[in-house]
Amino acid sequence: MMMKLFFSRNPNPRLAVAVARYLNSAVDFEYASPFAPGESEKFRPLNPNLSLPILVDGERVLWEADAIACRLSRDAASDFWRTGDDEPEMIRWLSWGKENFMQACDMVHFERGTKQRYALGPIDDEKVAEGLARFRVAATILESELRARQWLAGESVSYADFRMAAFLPFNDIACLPIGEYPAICRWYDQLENIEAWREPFGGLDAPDLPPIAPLR
Ligand SMILES: N[C@@H](CCC(=O)N[C@@H](CS)C(=O)NCC(=O)O)C(=O)O
Repeated sequence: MMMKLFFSRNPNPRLAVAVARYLNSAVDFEYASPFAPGESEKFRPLNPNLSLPILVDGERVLWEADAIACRLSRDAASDFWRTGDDEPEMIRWLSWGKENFMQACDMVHFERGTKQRYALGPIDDEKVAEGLARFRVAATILESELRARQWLAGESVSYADFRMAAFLPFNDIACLPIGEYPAICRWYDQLENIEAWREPFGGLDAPDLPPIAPLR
């Protein structure tokens, strides 16, 4: 039986769908909304966090986008998830990104995006300011690294690049000052040239995210 990838259009499930598309993984994509009324009973046994993405392979269930990317890359015998000498470097970027660049992006995106989409409260300006300050620190480090290299790990795109960029497709809403960092812009343009990254939801049945009023 085909594996099933439960997804939504939010950042982490988008990342998993992009990975599956990039690797041409043999998965059925199924839109899900585990936090919607009446859905938690179905999804809690699959993922106690109720979050997406979730990969179901018969009795085996995997959640967390990184774990799913690792699994799909292994299945595809691809080095998208590095397995050779570049692996430590890839792990370095996953680890650093989660605590620095991505976390800063997430903080701002949560206030301006997620909270507004799902009516979770007004934008907390202090949190946005903190996120932007953290973003500037992390982006400065990433910028100087990307000035010297085309991709984060080795000579070709890897999961480190997809992972680091997970929030950037949502920058129309988060409004992070990416434009001030030319090497990051150049690197992100390369990702945008990859169809699986640019259009992961093409042909999939998935409602648009709830709209957001323009930033005040
Ligand atoms: N650490 C988890 C985070 C998963 C997560 O936060 N998922 C959010 C979207 S970014 C979610 O499930 N939101 C509910 C939804 O999209 O319906 C991962 O990397 O997979």
